[in-house]
Amino acid sequence: VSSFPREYNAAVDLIERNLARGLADKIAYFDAFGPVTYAALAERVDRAGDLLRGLGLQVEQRVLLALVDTVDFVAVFLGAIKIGAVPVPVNTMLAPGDYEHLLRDSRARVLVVSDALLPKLREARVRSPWLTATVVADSPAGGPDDGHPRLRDLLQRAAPVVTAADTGPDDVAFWLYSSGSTGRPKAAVHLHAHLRRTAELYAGGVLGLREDDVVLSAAKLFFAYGLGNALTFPLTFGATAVLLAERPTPAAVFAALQERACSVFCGVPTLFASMLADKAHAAAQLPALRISTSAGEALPRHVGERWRARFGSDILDGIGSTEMLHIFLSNRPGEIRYGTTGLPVPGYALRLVDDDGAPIAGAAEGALWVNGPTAAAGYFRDRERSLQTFHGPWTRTGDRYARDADGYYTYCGRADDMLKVGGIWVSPFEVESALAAHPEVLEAAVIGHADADELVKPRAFVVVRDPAAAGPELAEALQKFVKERLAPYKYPRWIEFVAELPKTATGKIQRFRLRDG
Ligand code: 3SK
Repeated sequence: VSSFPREYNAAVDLIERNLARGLADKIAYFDAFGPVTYAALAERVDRAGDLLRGLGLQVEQRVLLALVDTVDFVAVFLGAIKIGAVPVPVNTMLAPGDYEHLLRDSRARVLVVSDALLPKLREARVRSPWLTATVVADSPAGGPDDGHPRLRDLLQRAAPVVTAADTGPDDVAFWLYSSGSTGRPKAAVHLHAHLRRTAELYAGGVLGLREDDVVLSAAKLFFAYGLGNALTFPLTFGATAVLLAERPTPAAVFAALQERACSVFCGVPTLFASMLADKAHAAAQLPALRISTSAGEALPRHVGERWRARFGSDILDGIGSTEMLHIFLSNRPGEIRYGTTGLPVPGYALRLVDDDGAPIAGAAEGALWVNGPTAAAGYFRDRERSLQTFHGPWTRTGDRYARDADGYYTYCGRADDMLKVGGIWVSPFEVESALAAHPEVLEAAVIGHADADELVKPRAFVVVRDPAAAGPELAEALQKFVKERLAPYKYPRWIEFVAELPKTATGKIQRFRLRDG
């Protein structure tokens, strides 16, 4: 990987490299409002930087971005970084009360919010003692501005060129809130060097992203996964990205992949499964697609295999985290083993650790720790949880993994979700995968539940393709199905059919919410 100069600004790097490559007239983005070239993007980033500076935003001060995916997100995010301020993109699907916490915790001075989302942030905005300005961005859905200035007007009035702040690779560039499976969201603090490193190590080193690629990410820009897929990676390699402001339903994703002839698709397991099951697109083909990526949760083997058989291209399953910014363990083109998460991304070291915190060698199962150049500097104002997660250069992922003799890693579940059944560890994920292999099952979540003898046994919550099929007969058939595939003690003693599963912002099943009833 390249080394960083003493003075380095990530936004300058991501924009200037494409102008220097002669890509000024190339389309950087398609969003709901149309195409945007690299030259137009460069100007919008500068105008955004100038307007934020004009609002009084200073170096290291935060600007909260509650924005749906349009080019305005990219412009404000990079404009803020260019002037040395710290953008904090947040989940656009939260409840009003959550935004109050985020505004207070981040101490954001400026809020840039999509008009469609403003009603959800109205109360939180007035309750924040730190906020001095609110700017409202257009979204395809439209919405009120409550008399706040519109981003489009401020951009028009701002200077087309802005001077970059005097930053270096170790300066704070942005924060991302990590939802985790328990507790309040905590802000992972990321540095200017991190964006380029994720692009070099994963997008370049594993995915092999190229200038002629057209990328669609189902994960939104406010997720670390989406930020890399649709911002850092395409801008690093001079590719084109397609931004979807709406929910990534199978219909919306099929339409975008086909209309823009996307060559790279970044999805999540539930979406791949729903696209395969979508009857309205049973005959759809994706001839331009050369590769897809999957993260958020482990990709069931049968989903990867069915996708490959149907569309003739592979899905690279990987795992990353908000703390590490992007994927550090992944399958690689030509070496895919469906059902596993693959091998360490070159540039990251992985370790399996036993219950006493000692590293385990060779084929083994244990808690996964990762060491690499994109680890967050810590959680803002949360010393306790920083100490629990970051250990010198090592970061605890909270996931349990098994490593085989070839060095391939297979997901075993969250460290804190593991069950002990009859004194033996059971991975809820293993039982869930067995259930998900049944043709009637869309997805499943498994937790521990005490039986009449106060002994813990697996209990499953199952979402079925056809709700009319749910009932005692199917429950019995599913139990039999699991017993035939796994060690007998692992089968779910109780099966409950539910309409949907509780999930974190990044799509991970929140088993603790099922445990809490
Ligand atoms: O959940 C993941 O696997 C992931 C991947 C990339 C970036 C961030 C996350 C949470």
